[in-house]
Amino acid sequence: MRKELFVKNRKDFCEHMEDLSFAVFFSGEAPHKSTDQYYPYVANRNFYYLTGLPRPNYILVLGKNGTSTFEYLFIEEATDFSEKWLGHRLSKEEAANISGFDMKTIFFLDHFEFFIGNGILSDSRKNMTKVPHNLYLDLYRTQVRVKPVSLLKMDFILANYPEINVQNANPILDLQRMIKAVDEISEIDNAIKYTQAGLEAVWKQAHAGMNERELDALYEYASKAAGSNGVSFNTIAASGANATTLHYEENNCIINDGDLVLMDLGCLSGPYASDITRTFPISGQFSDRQKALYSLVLEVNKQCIAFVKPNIMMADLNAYARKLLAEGAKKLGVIENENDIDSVYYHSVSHYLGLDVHDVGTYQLPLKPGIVLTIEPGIYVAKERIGIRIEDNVLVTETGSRNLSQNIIKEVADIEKIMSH
Ligand SMILES: [Mn+2]
Repeated sequence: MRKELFVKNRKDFCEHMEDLSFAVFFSGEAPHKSTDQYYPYVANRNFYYLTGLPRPNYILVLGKNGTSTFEYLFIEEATDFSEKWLGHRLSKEEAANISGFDMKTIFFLDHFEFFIGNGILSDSRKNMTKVPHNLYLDLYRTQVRVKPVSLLKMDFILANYPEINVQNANPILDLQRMIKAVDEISEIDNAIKYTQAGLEAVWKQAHAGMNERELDALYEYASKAAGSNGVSFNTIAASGANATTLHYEENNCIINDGDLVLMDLGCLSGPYASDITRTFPISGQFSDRQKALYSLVLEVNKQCIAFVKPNIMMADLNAYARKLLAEGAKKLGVIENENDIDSVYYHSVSHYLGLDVHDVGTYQLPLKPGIVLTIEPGIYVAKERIGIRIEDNVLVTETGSRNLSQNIIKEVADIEKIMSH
């Protein structure tokens, strides 16, 4: 990723802040697992979007005073201990090169509280924002009773400066992040390529009698060997009736001859995600019934991709997919009347994709060029032990859409061919 993008992202964010405001973003830290073990560190996505630095414990400060804006970055200082036990810590120069910061505006973490008190909130003539009225924070909440991390970390300010309004930075950033820059689209493209390599390895080696987790492991190995830095979510490798559970993650059953396997999986390229689903017969040949149901889902997948264009609403896309699936399912005798479609298709057809697998952004605005979304119709017939979903990653363009995952095969003949080993 080029640093110019992060510079632009910060500038755009500052433009949308109210005047006389400052914003503080934390890069986060890895959750504790046990004794001296931690879960893998995942950078706060807004922090990454604004700096390009997936580094724990960093802090970003942005501010606005009339027409002028300012930005400061606080990074971990390398010590003998951290270098020997934890690995390399970025120098100020390295952090500046990645993020596009002026090196003079990068400090070490131990300067942060002093800086907030004396550089920003002091009422002396030295302060940078005159009297700042607003503090913007990432207020993402996982549950109604969970306090956002940034609020916890700024407790010392909120307790002592009650005159400051807290504002949620997320609505501004959500709108920014919805529209992907060229560099972001090429990262998603890379993630899709790694996913393709992983799936092709699966298709070439899959056979009846394997355990689902072998396919999961094959996928992860081959996608990492192709260049991915990891899966973007826990791989779903679901055979037979397991595929009718949408978020089946056990991946621990023997795959029976004659069963379909649904694999919903993704990869990372840097922090950007792909999210692909393919369904295939473990024996390498679809039965007539499987082929009929598969062809319906494939047709709806293609129709929905063709339906995507600027100015349509997500609700229209969902209604379109539902109607096509209902008509097809009735014809195939899966349901008696079209209103029963909810019994065999029970999710939305799309979500945004980007730094997150289910990326931020409102679904209440018309689609715009630069949005990347999934198209993932499915049908789940438990009594026939069949779950089918076909998911692609699609970019909204000026005139319509471009299927970023068009090189990952999905035609019946192509899947049967690659599996004929
Ligand atoms: Mn998806």
